[in-house]
Amino acid sequence: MKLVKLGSLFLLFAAILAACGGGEGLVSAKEYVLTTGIEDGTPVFLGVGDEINGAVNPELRAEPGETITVTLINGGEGRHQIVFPSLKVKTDEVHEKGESASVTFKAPNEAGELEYMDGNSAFEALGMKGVLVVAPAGAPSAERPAGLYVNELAVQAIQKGGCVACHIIPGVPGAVGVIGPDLSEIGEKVAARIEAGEYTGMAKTIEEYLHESIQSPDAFIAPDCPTGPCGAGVMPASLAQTLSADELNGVVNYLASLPEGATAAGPESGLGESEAPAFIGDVPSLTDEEFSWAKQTFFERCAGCHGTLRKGATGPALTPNVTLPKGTVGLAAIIFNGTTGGMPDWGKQGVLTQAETEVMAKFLQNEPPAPPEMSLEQMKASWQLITPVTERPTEPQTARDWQNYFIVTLRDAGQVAIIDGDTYEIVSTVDSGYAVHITRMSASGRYAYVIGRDGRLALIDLWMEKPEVVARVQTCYDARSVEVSKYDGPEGDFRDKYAVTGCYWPPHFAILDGQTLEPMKVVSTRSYTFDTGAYHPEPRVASILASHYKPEWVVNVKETGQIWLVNYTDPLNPSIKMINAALFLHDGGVDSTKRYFLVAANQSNKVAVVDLKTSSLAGIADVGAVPHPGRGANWIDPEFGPVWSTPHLGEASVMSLGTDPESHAENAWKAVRTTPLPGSGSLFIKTHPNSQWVWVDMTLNSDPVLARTICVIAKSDPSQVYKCWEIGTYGRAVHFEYNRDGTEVWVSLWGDAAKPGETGAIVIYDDATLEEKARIDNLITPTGKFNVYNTVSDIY
Ligand code: DHE
Repeated sequence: MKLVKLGSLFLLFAAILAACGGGEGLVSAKEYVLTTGIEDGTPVFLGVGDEINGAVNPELRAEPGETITVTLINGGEGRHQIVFPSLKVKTDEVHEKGESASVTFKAPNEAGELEYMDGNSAFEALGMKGVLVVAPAGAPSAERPAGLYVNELAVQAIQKGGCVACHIIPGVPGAVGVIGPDLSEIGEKVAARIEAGEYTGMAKTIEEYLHESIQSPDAFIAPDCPTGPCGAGVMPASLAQTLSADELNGVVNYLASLPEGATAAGPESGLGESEAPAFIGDVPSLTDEEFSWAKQTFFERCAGCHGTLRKGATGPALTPNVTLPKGTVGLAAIIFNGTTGGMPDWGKQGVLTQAETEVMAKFLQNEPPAPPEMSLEQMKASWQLITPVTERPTEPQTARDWQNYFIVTLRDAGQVAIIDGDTYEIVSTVDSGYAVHITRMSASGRYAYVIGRDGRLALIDLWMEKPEVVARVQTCYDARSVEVSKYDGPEGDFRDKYAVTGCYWPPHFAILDGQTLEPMKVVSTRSYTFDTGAYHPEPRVASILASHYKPEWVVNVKETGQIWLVNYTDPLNPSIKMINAALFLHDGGVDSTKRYFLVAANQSNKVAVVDLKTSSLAGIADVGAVPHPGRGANWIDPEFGPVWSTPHLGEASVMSLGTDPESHAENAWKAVRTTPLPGSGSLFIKTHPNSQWVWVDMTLNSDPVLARTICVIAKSDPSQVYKCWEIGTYGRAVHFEYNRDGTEVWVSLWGDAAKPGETGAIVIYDDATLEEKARIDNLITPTGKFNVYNTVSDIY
């Protein structure tokens, strides 16, 4: 193939000369030039020029009685000759590289198919052979109509190249990507761009422009990607290697013909979305080492959004039926560059190399490996009671205000730091699970429960002078949530009595003794989706919240869209009320009265509300793209009364929902206000009843400046943000927490554990003035921070 690309001009010229000298006194109406080459290790004839350029053993065509010339050029290895046995015509043998020979002959008067082959039977046996189709002009070829074949080839090449992953291309199944420019009208746009003089590359025509943008994507950067100007280095420059010259030409011609060409490739030709099967390439293979690296990396980086079985949740499904049509190149480009929908740019962040994104892309096209289950017995085997209850302090041993401690996740250190909220001193740093996710406190505040992504739970006693882990257990391999029993009322005093962990894999929740972490009960969440009743093998447990009204946990089952109210008065025989809500339940918190629980159904763009007093669904609100509230923010809107707010991953806004069905019934459980933000990618929002501000981040914005920028919205004028600023010169700003009395806000600067000086910090602001008060530097990737008092009291 390389030979054709590099030498095609020279060869074509030589061939034409040869053809002009061709024999038998016939005048050719048509000329075909073929060379010899190797394709996938096999010797083949390759077309040179015109419609057969780059085609393997190309189909030649002639009208009945038409005179044609066929020229063969020796491409390098061996002696070759083209023979048409049924016509008894052949070229001379070509012995040396570059040597050519032609034969001119008349096609038979009857339509039909005639074989041609290499005169050397060994090469013929290896596959050097093709067909001359003799048919009237415009007649369909032996296999399919010529026009259809051209479009089909182009569509398949577009899919093979993985273009569908990043572009919208009419007529191409699955081409709905929004990373690169929309190519629906690319032909017209290019013409206008060249005409307007805004294009600065080398091309003179639409076709040349498209060739250039495929082969040298950064020669000219298109101005109009879906989320703003396109960036350099995003489009992979490797398509010219992935596609044959024939396919490349097909893609260019197809794109140049848009938008009209798409219709031609659409319903009439059988290539519409519904009819045409997506191109499915071979499943790429990986070495054992690559496979186990990809499996582990997927679990650590990707399973949270796409699911351990890759059935999709916050992120789309990544099963082979979805990934194979995107191909290695397309998938690797997404993994490297991220998407505006919230997919992190693992390559640009320096987490994965180009080669690693390709290994991951190959892994994703294979069937997901089945992860192991975990029984109660296995949980019990992992349980460590380090300090029995009787050996723990009976009153606080510290003079510090332990209720103003902040438990700070040091994500990549697998630790949490316990920081004194008054003095900013690190009181203790304790080992916890891998990539610690959240911390919750027991109802008294004395115990901190720290859950890692690996399902390892650590129990820390905050009454100790230097807080330490007093018990550990692993209840699953992949977890995100932990909660405690908080109810104290007529049905009993359950404070500090039980804990519950919510698992992504295996999909279950586990009830534990709250003082020792001894596993008591495991309950599977495998079930049926609330809407269609389809069985789901991996309905993951997202957030869990302890009701203040009843001895109940609100367990959000993500993929089935059910909110389970789990009564823990008899934890070995828990009763569960299943409330139908919305698919993809994720994170949420209570309103200011604590009667209502609001949870984001992130991929459904909804927030579901449960009345914890009546144990029923109170409402479902439509919000923006991919809401992500953390636990949300409760405040009084000057126009709409009490509201609870969520920012979004997928759009640049904060939306506030009315939460007062008594006095503002018309606003209850509706999005009543939208406050625009400078960017999307928000993860968290926070306020305090004493504060005049609502704080919001844009952590996952692909613009590094916005990713480290935070904004405040003034409660007195929430129509716009009051102020935005960068909290550091590196990393991402993430998650807020107030101190106990609501006078300070702590924000994490989430850095890179491998970059000394840029590993991360906590930045502390005076909430009244918004001035920076202090900075706790050199923390390893701080993310979530949980003030003991505020966490116990659900203040946010
Ligand atoms: Fe979280 C809360 C799941 C990525 C930091 N995160 C939660 C909760 C869930 C969840 C279900 C609610 C727990 C509760 O209230 O009981 N998080 C997930 C994911 O599935 C996701 C999207 C992908 C993943 O692979 O885990 C994810 N989360 C992240 C991060 O990348 C963050 C920023 C850093 C990290 O730890 O990896 C992160 N998540 C947090 C934090 C909270 C949280 C700080 C608690 C917020 C609060 O104020 O309560």
